[in-house]
Amino acid sequence: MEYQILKTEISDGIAVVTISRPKAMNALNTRFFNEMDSLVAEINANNDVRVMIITGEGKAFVAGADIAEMVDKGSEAGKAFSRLGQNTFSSFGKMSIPVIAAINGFALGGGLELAMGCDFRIASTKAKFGQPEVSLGLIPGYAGTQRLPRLVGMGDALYLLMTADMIGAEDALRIGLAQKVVEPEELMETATKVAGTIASKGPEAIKKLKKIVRDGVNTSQIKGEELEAEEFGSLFGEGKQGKEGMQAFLEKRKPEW
Ligand code: CO8
Repeated sequence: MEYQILKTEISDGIAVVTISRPKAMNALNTRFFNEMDSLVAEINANNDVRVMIITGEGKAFVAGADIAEMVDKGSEAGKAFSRLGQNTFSSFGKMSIPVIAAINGFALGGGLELAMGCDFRIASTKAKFGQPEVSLGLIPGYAGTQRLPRLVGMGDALYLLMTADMIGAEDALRIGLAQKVVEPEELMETATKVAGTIASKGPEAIKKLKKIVRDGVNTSQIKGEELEAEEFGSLFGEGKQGKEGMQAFLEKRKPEW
C-alpha cells in the first residue's frame, strides 16, 4: 500500500512509525486505520523487526479521532467507526513483538486510546493526556472505557473520563499511564534505547512474555499459571533459546539467539 499518513523507518530490528498529519494534529481518519492495518500486517510478516515504536509528528501525538469525519455519521456508521479503531488498536496487542508508544505531545481521545493499545508508554514532559469525549457529548469508542480502568484503576479512570481534564506527563507517570517521562529532545533516543534493550533479549522469551501477560489478565490466575508453566517449559531443551541463554551465562559469553 502507498502510505500517506504513516512514515516508517526500520533499523537494527526497530521499526519507528511516525503518524504524520500535523495540520490536523494527527487526528485519526479512515485512511489512517487502513494504513495502520496494512503496516501491522507488513511488520508481522517481517521477521527482522523485533520492536515497534509509534510516535507523532509535530506538537501532537494524536489529538483524537477526526471530528470532521465523524460529525455527519449516523448511529450505524458511528458504531462501525468505533469497531474499526477497536480492531486496529487490539491488533497491537496481538502482534508478537512489543509495541511502544513514544508520546511527544497531545494524546487525547482516540490518541490516548491508541497509546493504551500499545504495550507501554514513554512520554515527553510536553505530553498531555486526556479523554475529552464527554465535552463533545460522546464517550470513547476505541476501547478507552475498557483499557483506562484496567491500566490506572477505576477511580482515576472515571475521573479522567467524566471530567475530560487534561493531565501532564508527571501525573500520567504517577497514575501508571506513562512508564517513563523524559525531556522532549530525549524522547526518541530513550524510546529507541529501551527498544534496543528489549531487542537484545531472548526473542522467543519476549514474545512469550507478551502473550502470557496479555492473555493472562483476561483469564483466571490458575489458567494463567498453567499457560506460564507451559511456555516456560517450551524454552528449555536442545536448540531452544532458554538453553542457549543459560549456557552462554555459564560460559561467560554473549548468547547467540
Ligand atoms: N479532529 C479533527 N481535527 C482536529 C482534531 C480532531 N480530533 N484536533 C485538532 N484538529 C485540527 C483543528 O480543527 C485545527 O484545524 P484548522 O487549522 O483547520 O482549524 C488544527 O487541527 C489545529 O488545532 P487547533 O487550532 O485546535 O490547535 P491548538 O493548539 O489550539 O489546540 C488541541 C490543540 C487542544 C489538541 C485542540 O485541537 C483540541 O482540543 N482538539 C480536539 C481534541 C478532542 O476533542 N479529541 C477527541 C476527539 S473524539 C475521539 O477521539 C473519540 C474516539 C472514539 C471515536 C469512536 C468512533 C465513533
